[in-house]
Amino acid sequence: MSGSDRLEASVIESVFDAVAETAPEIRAALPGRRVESDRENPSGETVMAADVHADELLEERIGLIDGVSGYASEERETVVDVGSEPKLGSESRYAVAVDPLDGSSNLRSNNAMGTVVGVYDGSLPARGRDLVAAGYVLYGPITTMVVATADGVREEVVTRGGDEGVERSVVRESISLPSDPVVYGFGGRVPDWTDGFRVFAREIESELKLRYGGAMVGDVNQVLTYGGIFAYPALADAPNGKLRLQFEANPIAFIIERAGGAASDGTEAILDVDPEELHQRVPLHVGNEQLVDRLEAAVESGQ
Ligand code: P6P
Repeated sequence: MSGSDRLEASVIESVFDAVAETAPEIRAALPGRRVESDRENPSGETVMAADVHADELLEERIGLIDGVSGYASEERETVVDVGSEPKLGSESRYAVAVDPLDGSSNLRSNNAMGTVVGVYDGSLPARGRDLVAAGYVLYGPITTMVVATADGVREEVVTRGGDEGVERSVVRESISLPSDPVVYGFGGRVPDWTDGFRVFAREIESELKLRYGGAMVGDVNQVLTYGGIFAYPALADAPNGKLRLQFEANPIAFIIERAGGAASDGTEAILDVDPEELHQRVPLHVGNEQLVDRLEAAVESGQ
């Protein structure tokens, strides 16, 4: 293995160690942080105290990793320089983008939410093809972490261990999307969808079962587990949809493509979308490839 391959493997392992170690702390703090902070994030959304806490914990741990030069999160305007100077002899070349607590509005209703992470080779904003790893923590009935690398997709159960920190056990390896899709989940309101998406949605509603929980991580995990499609599409008043390319769409697209599925903005693969700015939004349609292909055809014909 070359020196740069060793560095990449080390950075990826360290990032997911940091995310796993942070997860029990984030989860334990949720009950006390169900309140809105006095901040708005760069996307103009209200930030919960739990978002701020998760972001601070993750930046603190990820910022210490040798080889990581930048930390970016949905909650911060710009990329934080955490190591442009080589540390301990390693070159700092990877940037880590995080959605610290995706779906934190679900705190009020005690529903699932998660942490999304993407490890990019290079500086941000970046194309999704520059990702070398991506994953998410799902704070559901149990805490799980999905990790996608060039080698494939695995799922771990993460529990607060004894004095040694966290315990991680791999429960699913080489995950691929089931070939017979079962579930769907679409964000936004029917009147706000484009004509093409509405036609597609009407077909899907008679074929699959609705699973929409209001947190992308939980809904995508349903698709990864049972097969199907998740979409937060373009809306009449938001032609770029709601989800952020760097922090949500790219990492999820990387995971689902590695699991044999597809991810599209409606006309091209999410991972091929050229970024213009750090917090840009993008319509996201992700799941079984044949469903994403049908969606693209419907959106194109219904322009
Ligand atoms: P809506 C959470 O706020 C989020 O960014 C995604 O996790 C989720 O898919 C979407 O917004 C939910 O949006 O409009 O259904 O509340």
